Amino acid sequence: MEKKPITIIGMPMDLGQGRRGVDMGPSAIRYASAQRLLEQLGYEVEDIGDLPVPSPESIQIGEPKLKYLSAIRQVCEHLADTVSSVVERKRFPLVFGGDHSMSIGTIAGVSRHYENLGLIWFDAHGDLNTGETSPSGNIHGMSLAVSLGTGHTDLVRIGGYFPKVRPEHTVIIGARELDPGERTLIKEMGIKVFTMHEIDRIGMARVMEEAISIVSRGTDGVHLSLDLDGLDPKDAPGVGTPVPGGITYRESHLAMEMLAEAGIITSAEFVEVNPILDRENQTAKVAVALIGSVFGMKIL
Ligand code: B3U
Ligand code: MN
Ligand code: MN
Repeated sequence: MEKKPITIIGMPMDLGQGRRGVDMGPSAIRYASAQRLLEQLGYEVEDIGDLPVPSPESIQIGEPKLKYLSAIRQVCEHLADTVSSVVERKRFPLVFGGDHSMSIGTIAGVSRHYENLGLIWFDAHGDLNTGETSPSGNIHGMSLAVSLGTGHTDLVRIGGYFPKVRPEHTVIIGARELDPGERTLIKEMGIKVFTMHEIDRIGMARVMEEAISIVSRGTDGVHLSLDLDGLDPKDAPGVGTPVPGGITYRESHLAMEMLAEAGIITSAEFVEVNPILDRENQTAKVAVALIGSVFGMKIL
């Protein structure tokens, strides 16, 4: 696989969910030596630092159904432009989060450069709510819906066009907690979801074979959006909304290794690392280990 130079972007975003600490995720992932590992694997790596995100104490929460909508829109526009310029410079954008609402920006920036972007959404949740269906009003639970063109227009139109991705090019892996409105949207849009049931039943290897074939059919790039809460909380405890019964450390590595073998990933983000809720930076260390695997690290 060609070793494209990598640009790390930190997104200290915590406006999209209710628990403080996820804004420190980018620092925690850096502290776990992400850049050094990638350099050891032979990549040229630059880190352009964190984008500015206002702290929740300094701004108004606004409409309770879409908390911090206006600030999230602004920082996602900025992230979209930043990611887009990284792609223009023929580099691989690797974004560290931050809560999952930031994906609206990452995907808006990447998909500008791809006619048909494939999307792997690795998550315990669907993130397919809208202001109407969300039980919390937290925008991190809406970012996939927004990227598919469903939701508040201020979010859907970030980057100036929509939708960013199509349902037939999207897969969700690891889902085990879906709200009623999310189930409806999955059925309506025909999104392929590999829930924990499928992972238990057919195994991660077959799930990934099928997932890779779906996201590479008719696409010209594939974005990996990996929410650390997709993993089991035993392996990744430092997340805001842990859900038991998740993907194991080994299964998640196999998934990343298979993506590396397939050579399809053109951008990636690792999100929802919350060091305040973590134990000795374990979750950031897992994120870095997974980053190693997706960039081609092998045991032998
Ligand atoms: N589905 C719920 C909970 C949730 C979504 N994403 C996370 N938690 N991390 C919601 O609020 O939309
Ligand atoms: Mn998520
Ligand atoms: Mn999640």
